[in-house]
Amino acid sequence: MKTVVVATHNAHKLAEIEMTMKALLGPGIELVQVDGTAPVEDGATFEENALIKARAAFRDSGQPSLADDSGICVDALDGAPGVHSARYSEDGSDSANLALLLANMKGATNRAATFVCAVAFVTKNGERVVRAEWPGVLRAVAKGKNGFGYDPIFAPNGVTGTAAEMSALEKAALSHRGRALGLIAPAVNRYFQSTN
Ligand code: ITT
Repeated sequence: MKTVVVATHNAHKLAEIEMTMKALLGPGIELVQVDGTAPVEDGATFEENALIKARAAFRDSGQPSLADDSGICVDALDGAPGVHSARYSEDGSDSANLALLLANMKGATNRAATFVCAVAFVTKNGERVVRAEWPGVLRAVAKGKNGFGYDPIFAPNGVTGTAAEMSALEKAALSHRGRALGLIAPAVNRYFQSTN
């Protein structure tokens, strides 16, 4: 069995990872969601947190493990919420996080923001971590029903509309996560070729 454990508890992320990786991974490589509790994400960077999650899944499962740590970095807020994007508001729901970001950006003229995604892949042969970014601007009003998190207020550069108005395939082709997965996929394929 060629199995990769995906160390996320976020169902939206998992769906995006499954869709993108299906097209990139060699035949017979299966993705399974991590079992058990999530480790404490106390790294200072996206890369450190992705490694924390992938290492914990590898330690617990003994299987090659992949994790995504991501978030939105807003220029006018000195890079916040950044690595704290998932728990920006008190209740930590997507809608409360988005509402707080809109409130904190009220009246801001510099609306530049960047989605960042680090993906870590940990196996018995070693560790690899990659990163990709998706620049854009924050809208003042949410629009669109697709995606998750901050997508309804994020208008990617060079695209008409918000990330939540894009189809899953369109988003995957351009997004921080889609491109980070594109960078890690060859390492996953190489791992299974080398262990055959
Ligand atoms: P896991 O750690 O279990 O993977 P999480 O949601 O806690 O799930 P992160 O710590 O990486 O994951 O936080 C990511 C947050 O950043 C996520 O909850 C969203 O608020 C935001 N985010 C990341 N990628 C996004 C995307 O593609 N669209 C919208 N928001 C995104």
